Amino acid sequence: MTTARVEKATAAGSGNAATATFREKQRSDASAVADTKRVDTLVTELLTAAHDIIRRHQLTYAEYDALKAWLIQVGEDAEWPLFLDVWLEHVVEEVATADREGSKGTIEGPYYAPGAPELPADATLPMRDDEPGTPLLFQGQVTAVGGAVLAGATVEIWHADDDGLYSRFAPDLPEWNLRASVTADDEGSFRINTMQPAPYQIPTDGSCGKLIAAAGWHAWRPAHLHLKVSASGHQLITAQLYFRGDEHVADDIASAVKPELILDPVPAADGMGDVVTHDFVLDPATQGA
Ligand code: MBD
Ligand code: FE
Repeated sequence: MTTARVEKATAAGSGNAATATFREKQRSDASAVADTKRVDTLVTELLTAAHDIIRRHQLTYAEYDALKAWLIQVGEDAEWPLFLDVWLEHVVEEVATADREGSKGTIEGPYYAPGAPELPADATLPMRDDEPGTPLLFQGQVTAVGGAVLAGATVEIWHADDDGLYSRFAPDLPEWNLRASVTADDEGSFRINTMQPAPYQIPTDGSCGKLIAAAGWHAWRPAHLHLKVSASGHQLITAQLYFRGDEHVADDIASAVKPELILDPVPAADGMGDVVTHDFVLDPATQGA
């Protein structure tokens, strides 16, 4: 772990990059959310829940001002994407995918970037010549519910490096380091060579870090691979995969671990790090989608 690199990665630095990335996505696919009745219902219930908490716990003016100061700080640090994805997205994902029969997915988080280099089914992710860490061969197959092979499925993968940092969201990393869009072969299979990621720590110098410290929580997510797996006519799965034995698998700050998402890597036959297989089963596209 190169501490200097980690210290250079600031809350506001990754926050501004995550905010810009999110705005770009919104520009291209914001569907109109203009139903007045729906906004009224949701916001009224949210505020009513807050009013109840204020009464139940007899909130003081000092606490109210601390909240106001903290909310202002979240904006200044550009940490709204991080805050929302760590503490709310897991329930949104649960609701959105409740009726799926195929593989489990989980939250996307703030560090996806579209447009990564496209690689064939036998892939080595873009990485530095001296990329630190343990080599990992991540392989699997994409099929449909019912068993049909999904030839040419797309497996987008992105993950943190051995310092827990993401390219495009931390300084001094090549633009697409440890990111790619892999096209599966005729059997829907893929073999991706990468480096094992390290656990991710919420930046300690920003507003989310301050909240964690103030509440006496820990700031860690277990090490994970992020994936978006898709094929035409099928529902895209956004997933993360974790590693058994990682101490944070049992207490992820983002509540995004599911038992089906925990990998059991084994030492590779050639002695080069570890190998693990994980398959994806995609649901058919929904009517009208
Ligand atoms: C991450 O790397 C992540 O995946 C999520 C969900 C939230 C914060 C950082
Ligand atoms: Fe992540």
